[in-house]
Amino acid sequence: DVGFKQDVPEQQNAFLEDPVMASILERYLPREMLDEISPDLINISEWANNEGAALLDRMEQDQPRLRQYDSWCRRVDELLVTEAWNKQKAVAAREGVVAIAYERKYGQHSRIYQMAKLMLWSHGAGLYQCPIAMTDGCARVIELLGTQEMKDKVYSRLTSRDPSRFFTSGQWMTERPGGSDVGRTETQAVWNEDLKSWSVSGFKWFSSATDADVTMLLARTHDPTAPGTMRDGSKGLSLYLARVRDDQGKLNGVRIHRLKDKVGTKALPTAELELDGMIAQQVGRTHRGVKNISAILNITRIYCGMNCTSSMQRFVLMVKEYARRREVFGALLKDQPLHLATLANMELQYRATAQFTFFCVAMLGRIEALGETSPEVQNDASLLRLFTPILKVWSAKNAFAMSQEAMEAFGGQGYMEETGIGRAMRDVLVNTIWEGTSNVLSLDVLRVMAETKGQAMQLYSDTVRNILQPLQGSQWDQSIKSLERSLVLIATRFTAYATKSGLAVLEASARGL
Ligand code: MFK
Ligand code: FAD
Repeated sequence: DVGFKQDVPEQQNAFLEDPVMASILERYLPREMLDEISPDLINISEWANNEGAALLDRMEQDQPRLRQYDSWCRRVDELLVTEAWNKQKAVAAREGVVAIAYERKYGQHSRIYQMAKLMLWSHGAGLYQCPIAMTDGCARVIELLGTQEMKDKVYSRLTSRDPSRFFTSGQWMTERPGGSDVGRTETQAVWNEDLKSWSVSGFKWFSSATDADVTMLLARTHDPTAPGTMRDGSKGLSLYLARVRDDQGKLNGVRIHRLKDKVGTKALPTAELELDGMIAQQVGRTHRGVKNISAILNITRIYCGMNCTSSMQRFVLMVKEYARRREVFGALLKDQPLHLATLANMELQYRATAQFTFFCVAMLGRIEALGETSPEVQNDASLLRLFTPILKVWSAKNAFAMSQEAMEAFGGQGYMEETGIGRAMRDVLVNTIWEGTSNVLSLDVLRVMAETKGQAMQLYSDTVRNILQPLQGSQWDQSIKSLERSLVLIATRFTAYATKSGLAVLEASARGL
């Protein structure tokens, strides 16, 4: 036991150690409210560093498995998840990570509180954020479009703080012919008069959180008056809500074909599912499935932004902590100018992303608290519609790039699984793909621009300056540059397309033709 031993970096309380989050919360929240919620934010960070960290390790070591047959060759499709995964569900309920947003105890500020807590909770919840994001989105759709029965039987459980009642939801859109292009959906829904329900059959190619209690799914609707008659494309799709399992745990017309062998997100049970007579209820108007599910997409895309911000927060805290302890060429890393410049750049990226994320969250909170049709939130509604895909694309690209920088900042140790950066890198990477790829979301931005005849873009650049108003001096300049790069990124993605095809095609594409 001889020779040099590196001083081990400590896991810090992300709320207490991060001045960025504190300043954002001070800016958005009334003082009294911040004082009231601060102990909760400190506690959840402590939990993440202790029990959460232990649960994460177990979730990674003991990954989900599928037991398809019992020993008598009967098909059982039993999804086996670790106790740690189930514990995360109980903690999510107890901590109210969904409930806070819907109880609206703090009115429009409730979303900010919820997202700040989620960001800190994420450090110990890992991939359990995924079912929570979809659960939140499902609650929002039911709040907006659900029947009273859905509100009583499902919404009340999605937003419950009682672990024994809490439900999570899936979001089943992607099929083998199309994930971006859901208009190619093969799954069909036929009205069953006896059951007074829809019977859904087809194949869902990606189902994350296959242990969910309920799911929202898209299917092509048979005309009940003329079975066999359906509309093509996305205009033939409706949105459905279904229990995944009944109270005894029996699957509702679902066969689990296979668990996905993924690059990352290993703790998350993502499966391929065959649906055969799944009993479901329609949500919202027939043939408005894509529009109706977009309320989920717009929530989960903000979650992606929050998740990326949270990863960046952890990377920044980790590299700064290591720089205070690691000595090279006669000085601590923190005193080596070039390393300091690297850390400063990471910090700026994080600050800009955090400001952008919470700006979107604040708008979401206002829209939800005041009501979508309230004249006071009309500007917020159009800005948020534009900002959400930009936030999603930009934060995902930035967070993955930062994971590489964070890995390098630990030198060879960064490449070791023990630091956790490799796992974080693999996990954060998925944000570029799920809930819409960069190109698809770039086209979504284009659609909004065309629909608003470019006014949305002007609103965007004006607003970017306001978002960063509290930053001073060089931080301000560099953060502005950093945010402007988000536009460049989006712009370069469709410039080639635009120059080639001309404005007429852009407009046609924006109208969905
Ligand atoms: C930590 C975070 C964890 C997050 C959990 C992740 C778990 C993983 C879950 C998944 O990945 S679920 C699958 C996610 N899939 C996608 O995100 C699909 C990506 N593709 C798109 O977003 C396409 O743009 C889209 C499917 C919407 C295109 O569909 P279509 O068939 O071309 O429909 P169209 O005609 O473009 O849009 C239909 C209507 O919806 C239009 O309204 P109108 O009919 O009134 O004109 C659109 O304006 C509207 N719409 C589309 N996107 C919208 C929207 N409205 C509001 N917000 C949006 N985002
Ligand atoms: P494609 O749509 O085939 O995309 C291939 C490429 O084409 C991409 O680069 C894309 O950007 C590009 N592209 C597509 N359309 C255009 C266009 N018009 N112009 C230019 N480029 C374009 N889905 C669910 O429904 N539920 C889930 O729970 C779920 N969980 C997932 C979990 C994980 C870990 C992963 C990786 C995916 C999950 N997905 C889920 C699926 C995910 O949403 C889709 O993979 C994603 O939307 C992309 O669809 P696709 O795979 O069909 O790719």
